[in-house]
Amino acid sequence: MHQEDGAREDFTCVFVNPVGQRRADFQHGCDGMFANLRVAAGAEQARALLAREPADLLVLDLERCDLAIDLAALGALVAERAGAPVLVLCPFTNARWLPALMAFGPLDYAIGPLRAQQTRALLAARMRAGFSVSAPGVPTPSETELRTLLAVRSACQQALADADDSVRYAERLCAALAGWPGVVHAALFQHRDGDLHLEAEQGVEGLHLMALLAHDGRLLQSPLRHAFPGLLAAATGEFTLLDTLDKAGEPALAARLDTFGARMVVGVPIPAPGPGGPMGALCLLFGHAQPFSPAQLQALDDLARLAAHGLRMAEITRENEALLARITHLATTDALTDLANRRHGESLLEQEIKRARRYRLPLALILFDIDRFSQINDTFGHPVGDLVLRTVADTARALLRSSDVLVRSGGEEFQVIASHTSAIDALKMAEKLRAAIEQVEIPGCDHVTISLGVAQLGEGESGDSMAVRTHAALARAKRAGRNCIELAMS
Ligand code: GH3
Ligand code: MG
Ligand code: MG
Repeated sequence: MHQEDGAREDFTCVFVNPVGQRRADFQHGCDGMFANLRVAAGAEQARALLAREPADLLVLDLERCDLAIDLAALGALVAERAGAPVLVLCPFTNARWLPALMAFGPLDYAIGPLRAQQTRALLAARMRAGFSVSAPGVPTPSETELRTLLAVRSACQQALADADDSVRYAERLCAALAGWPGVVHAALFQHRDGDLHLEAEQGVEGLHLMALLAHDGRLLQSPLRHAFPGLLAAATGEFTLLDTLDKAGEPALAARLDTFGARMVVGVPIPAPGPGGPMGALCLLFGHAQPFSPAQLQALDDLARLAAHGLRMAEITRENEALLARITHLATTDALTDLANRRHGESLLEQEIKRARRYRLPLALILFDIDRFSQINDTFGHPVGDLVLRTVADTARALLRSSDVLVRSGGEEFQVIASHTSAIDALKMAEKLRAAIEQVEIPGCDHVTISLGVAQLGEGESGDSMAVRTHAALARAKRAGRNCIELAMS
């Protein structure tokens, strides 16, 4: 008998797993540990065995079990134990089983995969402790722990105040999560634009998860995505709990994390509001392996839901801003030429007048109109007319300074609001426009010309008055034979 590892040979056990080989392995690995070890392929068979003869310990090995299919039956088995020892062996990639089963009754758990020797040592330790459900496996949280948990939860909730910006929100959330008892580092991963992004991380100085995990700057390409809980949870939507790093089968990663003082890593998926995969994951690195109570597991799940809410709020803010920008563009822009429209032009002129007054700077307005444009429409058709309008707009835009504002103020009438510009300079600018447009080649159409009126803002003059004077100058240019410039009277 294996007295050396503390086993008590008077203990009886029922082991449950659907796979024959695993049942055989467990029986072989625990050889001599129990007075009586019986195995069952499922909840039904285990119930029958326990009805015939009770067992001191029920071991539920969840490897190859399916939460969606098997939870109700296995949960009923936990409930029927009514507090008698239950040990759950849970694969690190499927930790969602733990809160789900804990809802049925008290249990102790160990994270797999476990080698035969580890399982043996674990069982021996539990036997020495008399298989009490609350120790040493799952401790009842102390008042201090609960207070800390409360502080973390409210800090995470307060982070929502920053949820109009996803990165700022993620930073605040990680700072809050780093306050979780035992956590040395907290990170938030989010799916965005076809890749997984590390939005924020907080904790150990010098620990950069991107540098540790990413391949060619991309996280989804990471060769460690099957092993690192943060990536795994974000990719699969599974709650991932790696209580000792060697269990993931990546010794180099385990060793690197160990140098940063991380010995246990948890990945909690952030659920998407609708169907489809998760939005991302919260990732917590702990300084030591520590068992979770049902309250702590529930809190982790709650915080991930809260994170989903915060990230969705940030997304809505982003969408709203884009929508507002689009509406503003539509309301202020002429669709044909992409220039400022008449209404927007009027308000821009008012702004420039105020500025010119405040800084005592000259301001000029150039008004121009395409000559005999109705003939172009009549001769070549409306689509060619539209092309002429776009070509004139593009030609003028290319000639102007970035500080000049070009406006489509009417059908085939345009304005240039030229800040810091006197009448003399505006006349030069008008001549450049006239000459350039006269030269431009327009496919399927004759050359076009424009007539221009130019005015400089007078002392104390209003925008309306300036526009009236410019229109009068333009009318004189038309009367003077077109394709020419007239300066407005002051
Ligand atoms: P003038 O030299 O005196 O300016 O003669 P005009 O023919 O250019 O002047 P008028 O004001 O008589 O004609 C302007 C024409 O511009 C009439 C209208 O059909 C045309 N027009 C206005 N907006 C558009 C547009 O968006 N596309 C096209 N193709 N034509 C337009
Ligand atoms: Mg015209
Ligand atoms: Mg006109």
